[in-house]
Amino acid sequence: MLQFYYNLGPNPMKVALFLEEAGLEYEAIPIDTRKGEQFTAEYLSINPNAKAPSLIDGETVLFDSNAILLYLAEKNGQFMATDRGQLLSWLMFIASGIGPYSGQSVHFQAYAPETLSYAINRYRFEAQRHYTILDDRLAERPYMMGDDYSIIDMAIWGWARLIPRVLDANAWDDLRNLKRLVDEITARPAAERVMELTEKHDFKTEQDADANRYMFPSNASYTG
Ligand SMILES: N[C@@H](CCC(=O)N[C@@H](CS)C(=O)NCC(=O)O)C(=O)O
Repeated sequence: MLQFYYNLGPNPMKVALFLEEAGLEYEAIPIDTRKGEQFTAEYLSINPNAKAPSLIDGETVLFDSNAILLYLAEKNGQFMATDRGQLLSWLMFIASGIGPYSGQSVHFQAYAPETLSYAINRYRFEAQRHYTILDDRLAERPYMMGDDYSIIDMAIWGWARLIPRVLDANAWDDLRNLKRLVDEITARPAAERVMELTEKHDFKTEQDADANRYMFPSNASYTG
């Protein structure tokens, strides 16, 4: 059986979406990053980047959400696209653009120890720009790869569900096509089952000093 290491962040959630869509059997193993569980020697041997998600499939060990999506789609022959060039391009665009810029945008708005307007403006602007590229493409086709739902749509869903937090409360007004896709995916039975994962384990919710130390170790050397 697949072993799926996860927390409730956007990157694990998009992998959970694939697992549920494909009806694969898996063991969901919580990695509570606010408690520092990502730094055990055992977990680091699976994911040297000390983040979630990771996946073990027999002898195959995977980390990084988009790599896992591609691996699972290829292995199971599901949710792929015929245009491999476009599939890879959008997957890398999401991995290098949507994910990091969204993450930094939330970080500087919600977690930074001081308000840094320049950083907030830069990351929010770039995140908005990346989402607008997706929105423009979705104005012309139902799904990112055309007529069929694929791993690219799943990869987008991870972060795009959180757009009001990444950008601002009214952000959907300018991203109508993307909202249509996110709402459609969220209403799918597989996505509803993903949400059940949020009840399955008691993850720590307090962002206290220990959680900050585990999740933002760079702050330890920050003198302001
Ligand atoms: N590039 C990685 C990023 C993984 C990542 O940042 N995961 C977040 C959850 S969405 C995490 O584990 N955060 C905990 C931490 O930063 O300590 C991927 O796509 O899997």
